[in-house]
Order: sequence, then structure tokens, then C-alpha cells
Amino acid sequence: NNHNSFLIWFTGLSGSGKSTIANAVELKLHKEGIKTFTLDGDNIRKGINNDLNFSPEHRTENIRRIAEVSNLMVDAGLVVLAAFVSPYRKDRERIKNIVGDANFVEIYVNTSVEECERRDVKGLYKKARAGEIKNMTGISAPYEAPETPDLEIKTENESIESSVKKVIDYITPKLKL
Ligand code: GGZ
Repeated sequence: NNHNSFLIWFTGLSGSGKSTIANAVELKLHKEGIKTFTLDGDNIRKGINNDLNFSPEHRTENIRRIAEVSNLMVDAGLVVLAAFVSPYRKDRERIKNIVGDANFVEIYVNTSVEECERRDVKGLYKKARAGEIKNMTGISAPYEAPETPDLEIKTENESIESSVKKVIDYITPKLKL
């Protein structure tokens, strides 16, 4: 059961739904026998990138290392899912150069800062408003929205299942070897 390998990159604000969608897509791919791995803040920023903070320079280095690791995993034959804020356009361009255009799918999880702040799952927006967290994307640090993503998902008036279906429908043709 051979399949193509590539990188599915989710970009969007903290709390936009990137990891939720990526995890649900991964589950569906597993059920089809596809070999995957998901990279996110939890397994990257606590490990290989635990020396990095949220300054612009460190975010750039965060994304560069993740792109290099993703490239190795794609070479190993995996479908890699990556869920990172990745707020800078130039950093996302660099991912494309590292893994190769043909192996890169950019998905913009477009949830407004108002909605992310309403959700505030981790209480980070509240802390950012109180000045306890600096460089919070959407509040005190920029987010450069993709201009031509491969796919754009708006989570505010859409169920997770329907977002997941859009991703699956987009990548299914690319899975064929
Ligand atoms: C943005 C922050 C910040 C600041 C901590 N800005 O919702 P989360 O918690 O789980 O996802 C966010 C995660 C962002 O890390 P990334 O590696 O994806 O960022 S980047 O791509 O910009 O390098 C959030 C948490 O870390 N977090 N402080 N200041 N998100």
C-alpha cells in the first residue's frame, strides 16, 4: 500500500483550530493505511526547539528547523502534518524551498483574532491583554495572512468535520503514487 509523501502545513493564529483539524485529518489518513506524523508546538517547542522563544528571530529559526525535520520525514516516506502559527510570509516561503514546492501544501486556518480570543483555550490572550505575555500573535505581534494558500479554512461557521473533509478532498489526489 504505497503512497506519495508530502508536507501539509497549517498556519493560523493560536486557538484557530490548526491542531484540532490536523489531528482529525491524521486519524482519517491512518484508517486508510497511510503513514503520517504530526508536528506541533507540543512535540517541537518542548523538545528540539526548547531553546527558542517567540521573538521574530526565534520564530524564524523555529520554522526553519521544523521545515528541515519535515523534509527528512517526507524523505522517509511519511505524510507530515505540521501545525504552527508561522506568522511570517518569508518563513513559509522558505519551507517551500526546503521541502520543494511539489511536496508542500499550505493550509490557512482563517479564524479571526476576535474568535480566537473568545475561545482563549489556554488563557494566553487574557495574559497578553494584561501585558503578562509579550509578542502574542494577533495582539502584540503580527500575523501575515497567506495571499495564495492551497486551501483556506474558515472555522467560525463550519464544523470540524466539514473542515476535515475539505482537507481530505484536497490531498486525496496527491496521495496517489
Ligand atoms: C503566539 C504563543 C505565544 C506567543 C505561547 N505568540 O495555542 P497554542 O499556544 O498551543 O499555540 C501557540 C504556540 C505557538 O507556537 P508556534 O511554534 O506555532 O509559533 S511560531 O510558528 O510563531 O513560531 C500558543 C503558544 O505557542 N504561544 N506564546 N507569544 N503563540
